Amino acid sequence: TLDVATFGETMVLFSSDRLVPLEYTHQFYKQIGGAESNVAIGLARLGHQVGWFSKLGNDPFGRYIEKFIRGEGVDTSRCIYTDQAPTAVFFKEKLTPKNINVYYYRKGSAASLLRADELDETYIGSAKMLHLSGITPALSQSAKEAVYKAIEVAKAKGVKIVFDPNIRLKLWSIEEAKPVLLDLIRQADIVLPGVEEGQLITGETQPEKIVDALRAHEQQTFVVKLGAKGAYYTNSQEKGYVPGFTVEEVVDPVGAGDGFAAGVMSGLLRGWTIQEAVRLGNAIGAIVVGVSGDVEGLPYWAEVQQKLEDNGTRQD
Ligand code: KDG
Repeated sequence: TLDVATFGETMVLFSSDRLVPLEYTHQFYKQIGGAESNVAIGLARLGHQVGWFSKLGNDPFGRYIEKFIRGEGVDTSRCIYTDQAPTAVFFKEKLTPKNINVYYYRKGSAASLLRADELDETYIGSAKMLHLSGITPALSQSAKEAVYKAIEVAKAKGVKIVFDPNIRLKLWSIEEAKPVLLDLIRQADIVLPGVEEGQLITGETQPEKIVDALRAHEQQTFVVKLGAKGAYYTNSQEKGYVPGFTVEEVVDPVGAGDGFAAGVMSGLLRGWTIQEAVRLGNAIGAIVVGVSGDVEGLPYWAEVQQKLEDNGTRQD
């Protein structure tokens, strides 16, 4: 049995550590990036049993991605390979640590060919949580159907659905995204939007108002990410703000939201209160932004425990 099952597109990431426009970059580092596998790796480093899968191209990049993620201790046994399309890649252009652009080469990719009938229902049903992101329904109609199918399976088996809207406006317009994301948010048990995403979907700017506009029923938990300021949380019993940890130097903020998600999920899996779980998420987000790469900075349990102890209360 798994603590968490997740699926979505992971791509080979080519990045440069020189702060120049991409057209002047001569050398690239080969890494990987994908919101769902970032979360999966984050959870595995914290000691959880986690499964991630995707449809990968039957090519060197597909094999590289699976081996990398498997090497992090994530179960990749449900990955599917196809000859119909290649594994996607993307490039990261870093002009300053706060000014980062991504360029996708993913249209028609292997992952976009994922279909609902390819999901292993028993596998998803065996997890405590199913993690989904709003990137997958943006990939293709069949990938969107796979997301809906996974939700149906999770609901039937009592698996908690964790949803991160992850709005990527390079993949779809806000007009296309909005109805789909609203619908997925309504079906989720735990929703983890960024405050800017909440604003894009609801037009509200205050975390409380964003949640009011999104909430479908009392049993839902919402955690709104506020970047350096931390996060706002609310469930049926409690609500509040948890301040962020001090960050000495932001090197690369990409992936911080996924680290945060891994932390919140880990806390909840450990039976912590929502406030403690959010604090764990904040701690991980603060660590991740200090390291270059989408997954490289995700901490191991001992490291994050140290951070929690240095700054206050929780010990476990
Ligand atoms: O959250 C970080 C992700 O956005 C990144 O790793 C790549 O999944 C990715 C995407 O679609 O942008």
